[in-house]
Amino acid sequence: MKTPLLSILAAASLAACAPTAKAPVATTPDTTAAPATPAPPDYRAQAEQFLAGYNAEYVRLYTASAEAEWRSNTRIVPGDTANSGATTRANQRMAAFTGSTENIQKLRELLEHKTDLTELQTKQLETALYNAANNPQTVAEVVKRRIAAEAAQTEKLYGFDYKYAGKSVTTNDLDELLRKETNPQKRQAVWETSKAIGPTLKEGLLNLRDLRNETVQALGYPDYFTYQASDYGLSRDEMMALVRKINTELRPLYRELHTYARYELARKYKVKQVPDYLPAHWLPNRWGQDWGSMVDVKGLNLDATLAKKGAEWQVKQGERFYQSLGFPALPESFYTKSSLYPLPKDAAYKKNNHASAWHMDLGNDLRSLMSVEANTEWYETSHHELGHIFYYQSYSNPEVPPLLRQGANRAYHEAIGSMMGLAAKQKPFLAGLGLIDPKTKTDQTQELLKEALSYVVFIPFASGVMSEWESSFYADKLPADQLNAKWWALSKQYQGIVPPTNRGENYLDPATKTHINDDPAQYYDYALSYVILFQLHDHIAKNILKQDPRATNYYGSQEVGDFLRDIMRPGSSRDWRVVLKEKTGEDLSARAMVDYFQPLMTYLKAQNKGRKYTM
Ligand code: X8Z
Ligand code: ZN
Repeated sequence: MKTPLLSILAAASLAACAPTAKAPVATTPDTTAAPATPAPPDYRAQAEQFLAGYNAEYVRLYTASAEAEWRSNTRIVPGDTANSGATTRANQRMAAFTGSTENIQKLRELLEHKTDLTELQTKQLETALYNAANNPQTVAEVVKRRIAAEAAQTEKLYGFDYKYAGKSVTTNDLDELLRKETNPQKRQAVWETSKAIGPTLKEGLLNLRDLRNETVQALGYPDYFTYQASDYGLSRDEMMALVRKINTELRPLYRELHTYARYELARKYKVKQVPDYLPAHWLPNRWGQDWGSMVDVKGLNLDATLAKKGAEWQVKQGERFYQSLGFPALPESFYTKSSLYPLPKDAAYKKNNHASAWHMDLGNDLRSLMSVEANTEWYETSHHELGHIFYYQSYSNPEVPPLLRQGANRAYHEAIGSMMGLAAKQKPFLAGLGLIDPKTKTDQTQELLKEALSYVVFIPFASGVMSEWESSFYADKLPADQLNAKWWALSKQYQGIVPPTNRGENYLDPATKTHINDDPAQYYDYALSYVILFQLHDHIAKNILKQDPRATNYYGSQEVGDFLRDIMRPGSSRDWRVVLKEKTGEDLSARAMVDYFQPLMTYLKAQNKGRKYTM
């Protein structure tokens, strides 16, 4: 997710210094000729005028909404209605404009004359119409209720007080315990703590499902999942076919990793009988979406290095990496206005505990909301968020009208920073920075294994569990008494993970994933982003740097920067498929990701010889 705002406003991001679109030269009819038939309507000029006004108002309302949301996400006081009231009002003004019946009518009318319009105009009009469907004023009451319900859900989600062993703990604390605790009973208690929030979100989520479906139905989308998929130009079936294909392509490798992890973790926790399915509380992540911390690569202990450097260094280092590729320095306001670190322990308020990046004014006010601590996970996340920030910066240029200041598609936006995070952990990069001694011998297979436990393990979660659950929740109207059962059935099927004890419908484990609440029906973005990131990385390594994709050092390469900026600069003004084909020579495919991890198959098969496979 880029910003929580996007799910409310629609997927878009604009900038204040926005020009009023590229002025296509409208050919003026020759009026000196005899006054015969009246000149036909000049749709291009009409669109130009309409879009100039629309973009300006869009930026104004977007900025107001972003400011209100920022406050609501960085200063959460349960029961304090001032912030949620202000946010609700700002979002309603945005909805009233973007979803106005008059605007919708005008957009449709102009889109009937596509042949007369420039491509850039058509793209803007289509984006505006897509945004309108998220809050059509023909169902103003529904939109209003939805906006208020979203504000309330955010407050519940991030205002929740997690209690472990009698004390309040943060999600950072829980994550750290899940990475480090070796006692299985304590691990189970930690894991259960992390799921305690679920039931408090149930009523709100069910209500939001109906409201989200009803809003987009007013403009003809059958359900909210379909609406979100259409942003890629895909139907629900096409999107599900795509993510299932990705999952299938990575399944043989996942099966090896799953088998490997069952045996390794049983040994670690001294459990004699190796379970057929992985108990959820054995894994170093609340949802089993990333098992990277299971492996320590000798000589490459990044955690130890980062602990010495501190949290602030990680963000600054991330910026230096981007700058080394020719990206401009971040504006001073990024550091003064962002909320990058955990709140002090005695703070009287809470903040959103999940990382995000904000394009406040669709111009130069760029902020990130994180709770960075000095460890590998936050090092990676800092690079990820900076990817959004530099993407925002790249397309905030006069060539890109505010309406099109978004990624080539949502997955591209997620891919850039994740790719930089991957690159920033590879050995030659770390050695180049002086973070490790280049002469240190490290085990390449262990490095690859650690990466697979992060990147490959993520796929069945993102493309399987999350996407299948949300597709079923929104489009199939999954009954309220089957929500948790469905979640665990999917976890077993796709991830081979089972809960430590029976989790009935009194729990709501999917809702513990923040995206389920505030970035709805879009999680496949991340699965697709991993696929894209390996495609981009493969191209960069092989064709630009002439390096092994598994051992790269991008640092200082202007050419890599130029390659990325070519993708980022146009925002969504270019078709995402065309961009991918042009830049990598390939269509969207897991080929590069599968190739990257291919050498690991032999190792894992040898390790797993004689072991029981259960998936
Ligand atoms: O949510 C995120 C980003 C949001 S900008 C931090 N990610 C997914 C997650 O945490 O579940 C990044 C990868 C997966
Ligand atoms: Zn992101």
